[in-house]
Amino acid sequence: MKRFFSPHQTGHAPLRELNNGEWMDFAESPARVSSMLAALGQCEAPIDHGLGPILAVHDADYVAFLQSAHRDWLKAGRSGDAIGYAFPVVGRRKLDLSRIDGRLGQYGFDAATPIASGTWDAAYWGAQTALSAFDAVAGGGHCGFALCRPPGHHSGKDYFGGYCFLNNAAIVAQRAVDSGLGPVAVLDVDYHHGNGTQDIFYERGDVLFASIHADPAMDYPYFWGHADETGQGEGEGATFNQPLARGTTWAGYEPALDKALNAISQFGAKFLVISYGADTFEADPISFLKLTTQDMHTMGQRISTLALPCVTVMEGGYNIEALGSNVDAFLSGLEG
Ligand code: SP5
Ligand code: ZN
Repeated sequence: MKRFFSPHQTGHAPLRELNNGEWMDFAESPARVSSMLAALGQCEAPIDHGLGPILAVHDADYVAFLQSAHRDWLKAGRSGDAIGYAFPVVGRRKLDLSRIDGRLGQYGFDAATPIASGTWDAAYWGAQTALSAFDAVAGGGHCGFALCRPPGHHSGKDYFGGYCFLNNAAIVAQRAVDSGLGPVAVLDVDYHHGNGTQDIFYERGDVLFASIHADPAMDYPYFWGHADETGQGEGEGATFNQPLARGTTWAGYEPALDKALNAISQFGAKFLVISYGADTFEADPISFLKLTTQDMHTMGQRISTLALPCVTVMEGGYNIEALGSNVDAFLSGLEG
């Protein structure tokens, strides 16, 4: 399986995030990359596809915001990482705000996703990494892996949050549709619900979004991922959420995975995008599911029975010591 990564992606290095009312070290740290590279070995550098495929998913004003947010923060006389503090509760109007704090609230949905000087560059190259993994599969490979960092699945067409800025999985899924390889299924197995991906495809019938995640009644991102969210309009029935209780082990995870895989077959998917997060691991520092490294391998094997061309994009996973082995276990299972 071809693997892609660009060193630009480690330039995103915020210092801290707001968690449970206190500052903590930023969990989505560049050290995650070292752990993964040590386990995976050599990755290929991505090819630059430009902004086109990013703008096929994200709004231009949002992308412009990301490009200038940290500079605007410094211009406002601040130092360090840009973080918003005011978020609209009611429908967000497309206001043309000039104040950086207003813009951070307009385009963000949490105070745990700081924007640092290297953020845009890292997110841009993360998306290019995903697109290059797609090329490898579209060109005849069976599977490709994109070591995306920052991750992407919490990011919507015009918003960031949950450590995510550009939705790498959605960018690949859209690229696959545009290349005539659909219908496409996105299988999201990160610990957290992939609200951004769900939102992007919620009203579309050509992309199935199936997710297994911690019950949002108890866990981030709270406002999405409930079992009664099933899609709308042409997308009715093309969103499939399976929330799991805290403490769930493989015994509870496996039947949910089987249901998701069945849904993907029923949908008639011809191309698979996997949002893989290793934060379902039993010793993840911010999460509460109980999968082992061996379970990651079994999960990969199960998914491989779909026998679909697939791109895996990296999402979360915060136990840095075990991260590389977990990703490696998953990918080796997927390879069969
Ligand atoms: C891609 C991804 O995995 N994003 C996750 C973003 C989660 N951000 C907020 C998490 C808050 C966790 N609080 C748990 C405290 C445990 N001591
Ligand atoms: Zn996660």
